[in-house]
Amino acid sequence: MKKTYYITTPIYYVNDSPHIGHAYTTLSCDVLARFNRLEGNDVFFLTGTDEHGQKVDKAAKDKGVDPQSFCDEVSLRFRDLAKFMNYSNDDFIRTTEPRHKKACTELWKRLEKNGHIYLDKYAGWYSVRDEAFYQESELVDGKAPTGAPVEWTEEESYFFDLSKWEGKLLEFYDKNPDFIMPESRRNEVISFVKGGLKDLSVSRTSFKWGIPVPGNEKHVMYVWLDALTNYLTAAGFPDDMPTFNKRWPADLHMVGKDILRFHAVYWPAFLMAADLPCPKRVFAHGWWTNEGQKISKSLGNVIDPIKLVEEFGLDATRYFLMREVPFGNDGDYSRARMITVINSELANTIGNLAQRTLSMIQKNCEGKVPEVNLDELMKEPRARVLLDLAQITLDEIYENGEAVIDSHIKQCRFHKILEDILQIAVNGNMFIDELAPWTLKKEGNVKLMNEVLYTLAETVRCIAIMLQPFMPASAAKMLDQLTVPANERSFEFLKRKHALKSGTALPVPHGVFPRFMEGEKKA
Ligand code: ME8
Repeated sequence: MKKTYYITTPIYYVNDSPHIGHAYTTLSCDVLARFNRLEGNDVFFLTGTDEHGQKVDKAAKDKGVDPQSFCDEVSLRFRDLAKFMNYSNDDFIRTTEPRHKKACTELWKRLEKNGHIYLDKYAGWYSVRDEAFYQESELVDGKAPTGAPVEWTEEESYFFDLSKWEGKLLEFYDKNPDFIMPESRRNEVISFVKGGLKDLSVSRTSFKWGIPVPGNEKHVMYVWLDALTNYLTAAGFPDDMPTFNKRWPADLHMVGKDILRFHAVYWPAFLMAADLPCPKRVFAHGWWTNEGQKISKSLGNVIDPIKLVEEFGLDATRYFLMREVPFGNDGDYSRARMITVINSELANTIGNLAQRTLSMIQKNCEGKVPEVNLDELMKEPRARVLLDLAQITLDEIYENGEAVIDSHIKQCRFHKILEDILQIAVNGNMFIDELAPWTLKKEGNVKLMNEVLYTLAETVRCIAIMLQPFMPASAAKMLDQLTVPANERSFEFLKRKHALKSGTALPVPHGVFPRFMEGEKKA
């Protein structure tokens, strides 16, 4: 049965241009969205920009432009990046859109009506960079724990009664052990909540760039209350409740570890207080550094995803980002590693297997899928081992809904999935070397040659289908070369009954994964 699958990225601040960190988070969601579509699920994949608040207001002022035109310009860069990176998002939300103002106003009214909001005065520390309030006890050497500067703030403010939600939140984490992933992050959140929660200031009066508080326009809503609500807005809240009820709760909010607290503590508390269901899962991934150093504007080492793609190619970049670091852990970008991964895994292993197989078929089988009897072939132990390897990997990763959810995909073990796919290609190459199909024809053993080449071509088909979420364009090229019709590329078609048909004419092959040579550009 078709399941709905609603996945979100954080909405990114428009105070600055997109960088590798933003590209990484959205890429992981794109992979999951594509996975789910290939499984036949009804996917809604959302990304967007976070445009209100003091940080964006200040960035616009520093540039000498009004905040709206500033947001328009920077938000467009995020949208362009989404196209450039071949993300398959179904919507792009901007918090300055009227639909979002409506949703925030409605959520505020519900919180107020349920008695969870009261007016008081805030006196404490605020970090504009983090858009977060900090307690005196949290400061480290007079700065936020993130290293961001803080300023003393005193102003009239509405508060959300977060302190009352401690028990309910702990109960919620207990009943939903998979709500926060990975496990280590879940433990961090639980001990934070156990440490006690203070009521949260949810409005500001010292600037205007935000959504007005209904009934008291002197206040604008706290940017995090505004931002988190985007997930409801895009699902149809409050105007299109039938769609909203179909999509909500979200299956997954993907976030970086820096913003886990907002998603795993504040957000479920707001939702419970408004009588709305909580999302099913929040996954907090790790942080990228550049050649061992923290990425920061002041260090001038920000990695521009566009430059990376221009140099290494889009799909190679996508592959590297998902392959290099166990998802959830911090990762270091190293140019040398990038080149090694591209050359050894993509060019020499997967690319080589496809190219060798297809050129041998072109040369020795009149460019047609070799003639075999598949049932008989499956009795051939060596061929069977290779074809089964693809099947076992598929069973583990893709087959029957639950298994998928329970295994790598649920844990977002992207690197592991790619490792498994790579292993099939490694075995495929060993199979070629061992059986040396180029000598079989000379020896007059055409039947075995056909069987070997068929087995390899079918293995390439399975690999290409599985690679689609990670490298959509390259996988499509591989499948085009096997003339697999566009409507026969979903995971359903991995099954053996959909294997390649002998006699199908194949086009002249061309390499899909070139070796990276220093100095060449590959946009
Ligand atoms: O926090 N490595 O927006 P933001 C990995 N507007 N990921 C990184 C990264 C790095 N070095 N740097 C950034 C906000 N990210 C809020 C979110 S959601 C309702 C509001 C990614 O522009 C990572 O996903 O600061 C992180 O959580 C996000 O960018 C922060 O983006």
